[in-house]
Amino acid sequence: MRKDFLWGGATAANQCEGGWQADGRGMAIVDVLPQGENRLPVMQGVMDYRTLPEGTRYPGRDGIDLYGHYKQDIALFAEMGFRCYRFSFSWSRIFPTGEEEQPNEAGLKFYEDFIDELLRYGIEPIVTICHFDLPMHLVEKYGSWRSRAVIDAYLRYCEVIFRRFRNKVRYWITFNEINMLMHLPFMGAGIRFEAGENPLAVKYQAAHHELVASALATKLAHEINPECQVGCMIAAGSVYPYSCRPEDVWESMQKDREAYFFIDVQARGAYPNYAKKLWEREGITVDVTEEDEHILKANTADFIALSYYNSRCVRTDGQGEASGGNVFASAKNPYLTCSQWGWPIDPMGFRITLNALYDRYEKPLFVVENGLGAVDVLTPERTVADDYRIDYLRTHIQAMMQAADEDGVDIMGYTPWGCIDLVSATTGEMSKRYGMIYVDQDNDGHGTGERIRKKSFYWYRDVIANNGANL
Ligand code: BGP
Repeated sequence: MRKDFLWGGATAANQCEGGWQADGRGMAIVDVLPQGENRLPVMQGVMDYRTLPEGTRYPGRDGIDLYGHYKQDIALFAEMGFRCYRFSFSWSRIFPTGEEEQPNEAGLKFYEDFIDELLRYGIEPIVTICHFDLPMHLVEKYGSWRSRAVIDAYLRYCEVIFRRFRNKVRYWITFNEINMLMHLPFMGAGIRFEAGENPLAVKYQAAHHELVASALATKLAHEINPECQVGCMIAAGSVYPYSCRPEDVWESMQKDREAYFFIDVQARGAYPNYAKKLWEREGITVDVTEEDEHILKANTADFIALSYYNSRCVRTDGQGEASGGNVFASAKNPYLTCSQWGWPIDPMGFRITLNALYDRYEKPLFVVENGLGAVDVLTPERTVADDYRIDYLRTHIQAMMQAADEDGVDIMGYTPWGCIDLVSATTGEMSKRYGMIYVDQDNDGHGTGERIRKKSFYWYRDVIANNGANL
């Protein structure tokens, strides 16, 4: 890999920070995502969180208390040799309602100390501005991103952080997995549907507002610091046709476009024709002004960040089993095995996905999430022999290196997801662990919170030390 390749790890405030009421932080989406069977309907925006039964637990509120442990955790990242660390800011820590005239200084100070701690170890901060995160006040008052007013709130927040961290943060990502809005609209973007609404129309309007906000944030970041780079981000994973039946091939193309739609705008600067035709067919009118079009055109992303967990597969004959996989409905691919949560494992699909994205956009790619969620068992020696995780990461890193070395894909860095165990986004469980660092905490939040190095910790430390030459 290139010498300046950014090896590191990734987390997000909503799943690990905790400290949900500390230092004036306001309520955010994650604070109302329940544990248990109601989680999915709430994330999908079809169940109102206000109707949840009393006594419901909200695991994101406490996370793994990164808020209280960050110095210790960053020291462990440094011990692994991280060259970068991707994390997110909690918007409501900085603007508790999203509409204050002045930011919450205590929140800003927290991130300043956090970033200084990273820089002390020479770890490059990669900041996601909004990772499934929005002050609940904006959700309640405006119906979240369905309103243009939220663009202004987002930009006020961006301006404050771009100025404050002008000399400290060089890489920003505007929205985590922006296409998640189509699949889990409440978790992804605070969208809850009202009776009688056309969900697709609401989602595309909200998407448009996020896309304009992303373009304007890119412009602002460049004005404040011409040296910084701003990325967009997609939950990626190529969609395979189950067979060479033309209908399957066509369907796989349609499914790929559901995700490409966002990056087509963010990387190329305009809505693709297939999207306009889809809106026409569905009778959807998206309010896109001429000025919006100019903004999108003039402010495209510098790099394309992506998460990759698995490929997807579609068949149109109505036969066969379905498979899980990061909330994207998919047919079961008989050539792949699956994780304990039913997510397919497909390293070659990673190479395919990286090539597809690079062919399409010709912009540098940054792999900011990849990993295996698995049940870990702490041994009496107080470690975790997570060879399954090492296998997953090894084969995926190999595929990524092939994409770079053999195919010429320009890849800036690799930050495996949940480098320290944290709360799962889709299930709310702690037991779905991704980390190289074990956190002694169970699904109910019980445990000492102790951090313990897994076998993968030492393995990944060597991978970084050898710049990937020794897998
Ligand atoms: C991505 C999200 C992350 C993360 C990851 C793993 O979609 O960006 O926030 O959670 O998926 O998903 P899960 O936690 O559901 O296993």
